[in-house]
Amino acid sequence: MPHQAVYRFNRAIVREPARSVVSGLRADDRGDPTYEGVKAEHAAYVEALRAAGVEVTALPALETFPDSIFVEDPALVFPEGAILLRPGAATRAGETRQIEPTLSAMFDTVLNLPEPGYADGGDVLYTPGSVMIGLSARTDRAGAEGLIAAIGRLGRKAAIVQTPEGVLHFKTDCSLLDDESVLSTRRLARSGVFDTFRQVLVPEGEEAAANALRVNDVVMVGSDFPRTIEMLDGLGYKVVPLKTTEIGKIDAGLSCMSLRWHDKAG
Ligand code: CIR
Repeated sequence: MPHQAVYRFNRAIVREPARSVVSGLRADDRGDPTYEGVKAEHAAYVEALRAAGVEVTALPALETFPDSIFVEDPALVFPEGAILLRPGAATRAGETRQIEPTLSAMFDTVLNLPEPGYADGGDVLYTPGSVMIGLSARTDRAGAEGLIAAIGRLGRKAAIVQTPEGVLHFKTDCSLLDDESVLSTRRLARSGVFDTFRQVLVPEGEEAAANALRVNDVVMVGSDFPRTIEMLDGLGYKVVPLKTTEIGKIDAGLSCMSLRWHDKAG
């Protein structure tokens, strides 16, 4: 696996939030996010990606798909090609067809997740050694096995792991910090899944901070999590705090809002 590609990115796709984002899916209702708030958080995120050295393609909003701002879920992208997924939530199933033309225009190889099963990109963590696929309420075993086969066709290895009970996606609870280190919640780390990594655990009460995003030289972290920011800063990471208060109300964090890859020609 090309070493640099795991968190070295020069291209990304995002999608503008639709006004319908206020009705996005959520496990616990803590009130609707505001459209203006989501739009501002999204705009700052796109700006941070650009500041980190990424060329960002912004797709137009899709009113019929409230969660379509979370482009990470209907597809996977690697320098070698893209894989179109089948999101496990019924209201999100149509998002794949919406992103397909863009991926077909940008990648020579675009694969389909083999039938049967479901898989969401939010359950997939790229690490230097392999691609981890977390089973969750959105990614079932059949989907994960099909995904291993598709990832294999792109020349990469993948393995199935478990997402903690009640956690939306595998990456809701973790993110890669560098080649050797992961940021994880305690509940996920307890499963032993990161035993071969240096594990940096988010402080108790800041679990949602685990969905951080390493992009090139910076780690983007939710600004509502001061203890996590202080900890990562103390460990020498260049932290970029970003507001995630509104998207957090619909169970999202920082990885969800982009598809990122390293384009060798870019
Ligand atoms: C959903 O439930 O699908 C959205 N409200 C949140 C998706 C977050 N995506 C991600 O973690 N990759």
